[in-house]
Amino acid sequence: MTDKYADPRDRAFIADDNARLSKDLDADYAALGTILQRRGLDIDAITNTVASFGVAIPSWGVGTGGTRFARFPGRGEPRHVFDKLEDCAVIHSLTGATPTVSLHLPWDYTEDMPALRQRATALGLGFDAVNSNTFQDRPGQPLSYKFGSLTHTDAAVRAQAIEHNIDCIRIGQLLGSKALTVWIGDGANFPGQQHLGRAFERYLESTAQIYAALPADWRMLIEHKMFEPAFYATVIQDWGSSLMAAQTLGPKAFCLVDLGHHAPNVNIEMIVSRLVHARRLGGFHFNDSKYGDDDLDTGCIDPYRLFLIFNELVDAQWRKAPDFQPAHMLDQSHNVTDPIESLMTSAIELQRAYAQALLVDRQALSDYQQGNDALMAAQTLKRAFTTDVQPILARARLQKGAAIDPVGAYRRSNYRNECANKRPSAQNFGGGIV
Ligand code: PSV
Ligand code: MN
Repeated sequence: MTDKYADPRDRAFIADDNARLSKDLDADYAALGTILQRRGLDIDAITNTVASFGVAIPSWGVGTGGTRFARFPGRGEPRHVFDKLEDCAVIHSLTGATPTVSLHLPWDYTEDMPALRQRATALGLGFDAVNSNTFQDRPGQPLSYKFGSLTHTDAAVRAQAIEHNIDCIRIGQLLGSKALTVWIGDGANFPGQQHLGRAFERYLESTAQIYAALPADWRMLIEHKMFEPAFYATVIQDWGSSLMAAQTLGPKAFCLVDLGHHAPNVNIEMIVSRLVHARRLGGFHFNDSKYGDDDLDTGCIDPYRLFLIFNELVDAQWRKAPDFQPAHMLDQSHNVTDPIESLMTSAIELQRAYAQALLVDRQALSDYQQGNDALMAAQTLKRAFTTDVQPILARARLQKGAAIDPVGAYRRSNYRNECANKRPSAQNFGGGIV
């Protein structure tokens, strides 16, 4: 490998990189096609469906994350939202799987939002949900969120938090977003600190005002989280509270499932199924975890769980479940890897789980379920999960002009080196432990 820089977004560079690998891919794809044909599956149809899958990159994910203990800045980190967009474009050019970016405000605030939208369009990117932030104070903010925001006991603090969310909608409109994601850190560290019922009532009153400001074609995504930063009780701690809130607010309010926001061993695919039933599944923040809200790379710890979630999503598609249009977003923190590599790998893991779920013989599964054949029902899922779908994923990328080997091509481009030269002063911008 040389140190020479090549723009990884350049189609010619990617095509060149693919040239070395396409012969082997053709052979692998043909072999898998034969296997799937025996199962009555058309590989090209599956490849096209996988190619249509997209996931939003969290703007905060392209910077190096940290923990409560430390943050070790990476080389050539983005300095501001425009740099973040450039990195997102690299991820999309190489994977073809990340056409949108999800912004976090005020972390990503810039005076010139129209210019940001213009740059995104030029890079072939759009904007998914905007995320509001009332879980920390910003410099010069009149009132503090130390004891809560939308659920604070003081109406003036609630009003400030409501206003921020409405500002986020206005900014999102300038960018072409169609959803607002609301996650609050409000809660209590001590039994008795907060009246559990009244805090929820205040949440409903505050969010009703935000809901009233939603444009007709917008959705509000309510994100629950069991604990942290509140360790005794969190106001929107589970999908029950989030569903009650969505149902109280109205038809434009939906529940957002962040995979890391549950008690250990909770059956997340079951929650997904229930939210599909209630017509309130709004979207996901994908990541993986072992212990809590670890924000690890999607699919790196428990790929079977991810597959089971996608199995529910494909089932809902198959059954044409009403109001089923979940937003796909990543929400990860990259402490020890190059964030661009982690995000590319994670987007591909989502496509892998999707492809595997598309391989499930749904008629057979339904028959085994009906006949109470537990073993064969489980085997039907396992057979799909254990199929190596790598050639499908690579072909889907190739078809879109992306890279057969995204991480390899990225490393060969020396993009990170180039960033280290161009972005010398890495700053500790928002997006650490959260
Ligand atoms: C909170 O842990 C969360 O999952 C929310 O989505 C925040 O917006 C995000 O993390 C910030 O990193
Ligand atoms: Mn999240």
